[in-house]
Amino acid sequence: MKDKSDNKIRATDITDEPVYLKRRHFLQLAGITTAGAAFAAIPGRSAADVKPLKTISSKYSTSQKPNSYKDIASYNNYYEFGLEKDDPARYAKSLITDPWSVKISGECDKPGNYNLEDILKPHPLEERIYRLRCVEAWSMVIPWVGFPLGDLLKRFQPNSKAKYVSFTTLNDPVQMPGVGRRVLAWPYHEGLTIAEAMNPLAIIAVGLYGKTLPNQNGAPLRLIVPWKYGFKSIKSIVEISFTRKRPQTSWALSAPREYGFYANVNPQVDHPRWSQARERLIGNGLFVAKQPTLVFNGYADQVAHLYSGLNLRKNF
Ligand SMILES: Nc1nc2c(c(=O)[nH]1)N[C@H]1C(S)=C(S)[C@@H](COP(=O)(O)O)O[C@H]1N2
Ligand SMILES: [Mo]
Repeated sequence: MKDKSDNKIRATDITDEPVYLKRRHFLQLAGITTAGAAFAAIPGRSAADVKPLKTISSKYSTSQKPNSYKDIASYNNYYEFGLEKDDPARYAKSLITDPWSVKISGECDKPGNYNLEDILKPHPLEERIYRLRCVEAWSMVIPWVGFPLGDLLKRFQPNSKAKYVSFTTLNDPVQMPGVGRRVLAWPYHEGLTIAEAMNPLAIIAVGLYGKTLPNQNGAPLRLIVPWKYGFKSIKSIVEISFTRKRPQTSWALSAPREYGFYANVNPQVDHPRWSQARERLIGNGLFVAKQPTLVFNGYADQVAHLYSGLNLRKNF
């Protein structure tokens, strides 16, 4: 029984992907990427709530085959909309993403409230295909649309006291049914050192598969830090603050033994309740073998220097 339904899911996935990949290859040859047309071929979803985005390809993309749009937009962690993987796709429709503004605060010369258009305007959008490695030992390959976080932060002119950057998600019980339950320290907040934030791998994502983000994936803008566990990649950001001290983070506050500030992907440091040595790639059925997890999710060459001299076992 299980075997059969698994095969069904795979069959629909593989009809979607080649269309997208072929199209992308063609557009890359033409020097542009915009996956808009391919999106129309994805059944069961109206394009009304997401808009096409013009993107350029990026040298930072992995060559791994992306998961289907269906996997990416229906298997989510977004606790403000419930704890089950299918809750965000079901309930995040109530999130109002237009108008949207982001408050910039703390140790910088250009603090203020910026509307989304002003935040995004100067930044060319890239397609960055990254593998997102969740702390729950599964992963997904996602063609994000975004731009380097550091390029955004520099515009606000952080001063020499800015050692960390903190990020906060919207916290509205009317739009977000999940925040009524005290499962996490709301609002969801996360942080990075300033050096991590300036690393060219860290991006602000505003879309995926060539379209604006579905709400469940963190619309209208979210963080992606590909060498860290997925929980660092905070969704639907309303505030970015430059701080002197290391910011508190929601997961480390709720379970300090299980979730640290750094959260670098590390197969050698287990979660207290499970191994981090391997991961299951979503979308291939439950019977496909797990694959080995790579230190820093495969980006050791680009980011290991950020942690030289740091005990990664203690600073998990
Ligand atoms: N605000 C907020 N951001 C969040 C979460 C959340 O619950 N709330 N979950 C995190 C976790 S645990 C993961 S694995 C990723 C999942 O991102 P995705 O649903 O786009 O794949 O989002 C992260 N960002
Ligand atoms: Mo996660």
